[in-house]
Amino acid sequence: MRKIFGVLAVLLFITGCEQKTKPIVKKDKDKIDVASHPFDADSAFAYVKAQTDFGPRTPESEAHEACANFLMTKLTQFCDTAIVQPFVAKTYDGKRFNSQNIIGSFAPEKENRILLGAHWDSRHIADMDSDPEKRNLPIDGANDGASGVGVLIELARQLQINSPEIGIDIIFFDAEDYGTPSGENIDGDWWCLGSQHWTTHPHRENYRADYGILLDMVGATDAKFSHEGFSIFYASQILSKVWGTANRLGYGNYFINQRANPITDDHYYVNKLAHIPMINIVHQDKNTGTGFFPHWHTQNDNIHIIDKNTLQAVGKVLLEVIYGEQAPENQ
Ligand code: AHN
Ligand code: ZN
Repeated sequence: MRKIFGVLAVLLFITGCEQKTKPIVKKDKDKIDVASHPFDADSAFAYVKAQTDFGPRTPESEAHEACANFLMTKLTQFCDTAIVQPFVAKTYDGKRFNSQNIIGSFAPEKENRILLGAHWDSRHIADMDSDPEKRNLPIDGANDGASGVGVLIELARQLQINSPEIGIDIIFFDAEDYGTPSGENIDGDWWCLGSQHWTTHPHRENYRADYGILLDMVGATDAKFSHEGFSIFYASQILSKVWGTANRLGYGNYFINQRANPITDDHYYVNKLAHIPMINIVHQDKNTGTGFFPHWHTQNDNIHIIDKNTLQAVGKVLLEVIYGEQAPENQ
């Protein structure tokens, strides 16, 4: 008798386990199936490291050129179309740099689209470094630049495996981070030269997207993404959608429901000049003095400060938002 009970108990246990691991099918838009949209943070991390391994990607450097080829190869591999948009960046110090925005698209024929962006250049100086000797050297920009690009390449890889209903454009802006050194005031818009070019010269005539999401500094440990000021002003609905999704997925520790200062970043020009509502998922910190993550614009912004858990949180939230969008004819 004991033996029979034992066998029964084991059987019940096994069938119980099976039921628990059965995939949950997504039935309606509000129910989120956490298991269905994988994002591989190891892969995203490898894409971040591939960029920093080239060295600082400052304008017209060898590392910059090599990285452009790498990014173009990846977007060509994963997207339906990929193009380079060349332009000349005119900088605060009177230089002229040959620069490139790099753009990959999924289903370019679809009208309903989301624009995803990040900058791929890294800063030419470490003007926030505590060591004056290091301040004139360029930085790896593992978090400031490479993290957003790494997340978006992994995202592209996933979107090729599992097509979303809407079209997607991924744009890697060049020459974002060649702004004036801290403490210098030179009249003009010297940050975000790639997005300023693209918004005034879109890669396709009459280009439109329903909305945009910019990633900047999305790889540090315990990153906090607050409601950045221009995102609230120009795209509050998108902000609510993304932060709401993050909270439902259990990433409320990264995506904080708190207001933060506006930042002149690529999304500002996309909002202001292209009139596409775009939010910025950006690591802001009131307590660091710079307003950003602790190693911002220092030599310590290198691969060692990149945390896969943060890449995972951002990647999962983006995938969930993207797969949650339906083309209007299917709604
Ligand atoms: C300003 O500090 C005005 N904008 C910061 C934009 C930026 C620099 N994002 C990354 N690096
Ligand atoms: Zn920067």
